[in-house]
Amino acid sequence: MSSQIDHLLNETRRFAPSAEFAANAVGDASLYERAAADREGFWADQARELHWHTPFTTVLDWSNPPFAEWFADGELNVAYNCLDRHVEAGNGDRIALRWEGEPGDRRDVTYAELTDEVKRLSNVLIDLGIERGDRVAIYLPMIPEAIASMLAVARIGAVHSVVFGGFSADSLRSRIDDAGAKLVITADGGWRKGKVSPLKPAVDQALADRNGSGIQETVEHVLVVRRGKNDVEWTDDRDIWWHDVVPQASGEHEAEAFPAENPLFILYTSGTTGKPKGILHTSGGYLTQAAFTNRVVHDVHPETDVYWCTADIGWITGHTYVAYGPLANGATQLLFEGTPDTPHPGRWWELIQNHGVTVFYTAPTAIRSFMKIGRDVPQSFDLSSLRLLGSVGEPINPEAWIWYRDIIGADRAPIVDTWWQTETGAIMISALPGVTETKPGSAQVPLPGISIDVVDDAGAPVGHGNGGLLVITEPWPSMLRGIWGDPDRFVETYWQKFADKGYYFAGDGARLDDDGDVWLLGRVDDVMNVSGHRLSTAEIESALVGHEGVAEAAVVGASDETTGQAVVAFVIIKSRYMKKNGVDGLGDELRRWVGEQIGPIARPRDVYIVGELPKTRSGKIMRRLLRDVAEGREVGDTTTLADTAVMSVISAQVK
Ligand code: 6R9
Repeated sequence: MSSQIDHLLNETRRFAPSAEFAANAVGDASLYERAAADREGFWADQARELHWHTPFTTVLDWSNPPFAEWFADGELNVAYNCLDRHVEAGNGDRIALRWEGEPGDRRDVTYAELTDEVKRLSNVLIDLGIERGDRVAIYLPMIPEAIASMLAVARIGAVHSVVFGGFSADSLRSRIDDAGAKLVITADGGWRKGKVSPLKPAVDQALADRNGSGIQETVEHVLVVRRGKNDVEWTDDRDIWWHDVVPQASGEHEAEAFPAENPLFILYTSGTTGKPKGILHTSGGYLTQAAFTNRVVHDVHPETDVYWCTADIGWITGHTYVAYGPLANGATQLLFEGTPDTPHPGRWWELIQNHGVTVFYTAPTAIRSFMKIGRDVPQSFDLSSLRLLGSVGEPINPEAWIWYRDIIGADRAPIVDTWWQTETGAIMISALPGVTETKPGSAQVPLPGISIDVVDDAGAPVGHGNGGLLVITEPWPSMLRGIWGDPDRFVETYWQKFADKGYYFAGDGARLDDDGDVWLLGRVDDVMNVSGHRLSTAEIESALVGHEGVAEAAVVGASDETTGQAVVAFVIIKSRYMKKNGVDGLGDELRRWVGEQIGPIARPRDVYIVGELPKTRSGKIMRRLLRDVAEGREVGDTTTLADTAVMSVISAQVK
């Protein structure tokens, strides 16, 4: 990694915003001054941009760390802030969602229409017995109903748990169980890569007969949107078509005020163990930082911009920068179903051209795959409407950054590289596009009101020019409030390491350059980042050993030109299985198996069948050595292995 870091730190190109951009930008340098002078006062000002049914009088309560409360005596309704407020301000005719489905079907949904739909759906949810605090699982494609579902759940004070549509029935079931969801909102199917990808069957499978499983079924109903028009099975007393109940429901629904700390959603993310963590976010602080960051980092001008964040709502980026941030700001955004390359490799550029997109927020993995296809594709579309570009999900290498700026941004649009996590809820480190002189490859500076540092293992600041661990040193409004049902794991995972200092440990390595700008260096734990999605090695290993042929498995993230990291698995096959079945085609079979167990994104790029795994004397698998093999490097120091010969055997087997 050190040669990679040196390469990064030799990057000397700098890009200042144009005078015109700076003059019209929402955020200016005074934000930093204001926040530095009075951090809590600064966040209170940002919170007051929202509508509070009951104004708050306290800002931060940090009397019981790491359990924070923000604006705790204030009351608001998140959906009211994203909908009714804009209609009441006379902006009901503004388009909230410009939606385009994969087959090319389109729908424009105004703020008035979205408000109406959410009110009806809220009434349906109430009829189905959903009350404040109840959990609702959402397993939907990227259609307007997905956004409406999140907002309706929020409107009645319930808690949503969105499960990415690419996740398997098993993944869905474990998330439903962990949260104890009472209702699942899904669709028959959604369009993906030229065909309908079914969703309802996975819900049926997840909820199939649990006799003997020891698990009590919590789901009472399944609300189904008709989208794919694929055939689905029906359980009469459980399943309900959306179109049979939502349009018929009353359009009258008054948004009730809930305390700022009312739970808003749970979103599951991979950690270092096999079991995904349910990250809990609450209302007032989350919405404050979501709206603020969308306003100043994405420079959203609601009257004129067409904003587009390409993330799926199954990820935190889709929660904060598709659902909540832009709608709280009354922005017009593009929403799309499908993938970047169907029906043709220029689909995204065509969408930007056809919808006049001005602000575009996507992930480095997408940019790198476009680079691979070549500049001719984007250059055959008119991208001149773009005025600001954003990046999120993983480090963006300077080559990709420069390509993004030149080819997509016409060497004119500023790029904001935004570092944050499911846990942080909203952007934490980023340039402000009208203020900061940007550096390719660096996320640069904490936002106004955010305090971070890079420290050594003992928590001492490493200072400019050095590398270490990224920490957040002060609580922030959109911080996670816990791990659902597991307060001990919350403390242990994020707060134990620097308990004496009270720092939040992000799990990322970082380096400060001589100017004090932050360069992110990737995860320091067993979490991989594949195409900007977090996967844990343990989660995939546990799926692999669930296969009848696998005795042991070790998974590593190996660097990959397109996806950032790729999943590489080393497996030991049971000899009985081997004798009976042989190993022909077993690698593919295991790739398919993992795809089924977790979801296609977790499918290993390579599966190596080996005789042994490198272990320390205490039995810990040394993934570092396997990563050397997977990346085709000379194998590093093996002296702590129980059997030092094992690596040469593995290297030979892999070749
Ligand atoms: C928003 C999101 C979080 C992890 C995080 C880090 C990596 C995200 C990054 C970045 C470098 C950036 N990450 N943004 N690394 N530069 N701009 O992606 O959340 O899915 O929870 O992933 O992603 O490693 O710790 P999440």
